[in-house]
Amino acid sequence: MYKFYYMPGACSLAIHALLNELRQEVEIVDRSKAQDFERLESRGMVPVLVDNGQVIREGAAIILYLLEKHKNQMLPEGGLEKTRFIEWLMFANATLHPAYGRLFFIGRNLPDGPVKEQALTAASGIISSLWESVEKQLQQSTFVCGSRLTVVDMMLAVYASWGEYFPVDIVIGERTREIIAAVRAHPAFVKAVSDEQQASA
Ligand SMILES: N[C@@H](CCC(=O)N[C@@H](CS)C(=O)NCC(=O)O)C(=O)O
Repeated sequence: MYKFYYMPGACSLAIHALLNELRQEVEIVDRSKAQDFERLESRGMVPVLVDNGQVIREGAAIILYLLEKHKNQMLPEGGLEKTRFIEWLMFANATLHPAYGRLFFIGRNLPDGPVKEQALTAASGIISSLWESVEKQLQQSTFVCGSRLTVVDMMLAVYASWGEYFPVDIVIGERTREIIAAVRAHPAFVKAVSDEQQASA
């Protein structure tokens, strides 16, 4: 059985939903309640997956590990199709996630006032332009990576909820909002949210 360390509502939620989608048994552990967490992950970050004593960190690495290990229809076998999937996976993990990360950084580190407001507005403008590129992709594709819902859509749905923590205006297009709603109603995602709420209560 896998052991998976998370924080409620954090980027780890998409991987938790993926584990459910792949029908894997998983013991979930709230990072704040874990006594061994610092030993496993000195950077203090989730997600962390433990498989048979092997500790795997970094969301994109965990996702590719799981998709290569368990039969699924998300990861194309090879060629350009696989590269396109990885391209969107990395867009989510290494471009959109850090763009939201700037909001958290500003929120925690700048004193309230006009400079903070300006910084939040600048950061949210970049986030809106990234969502615009998702919306463009969805003009030609049902979900971000083709005709099926994948973990990339799940990641986007998780990040989209982070804007609510800040007094900013982030523009997310209509098609993108539709796939976010589809993810939030998807059974594997609903179960992940509910299991995390229960385990963290
Ligand atoms: N590149 C890392 C980023 C992980 C990351 O930023 N995790 C955040 C949650 S979304 C975290 O654990 N932050 C620690 C904290 O807020 O205390 C990954 O993809 O795994």
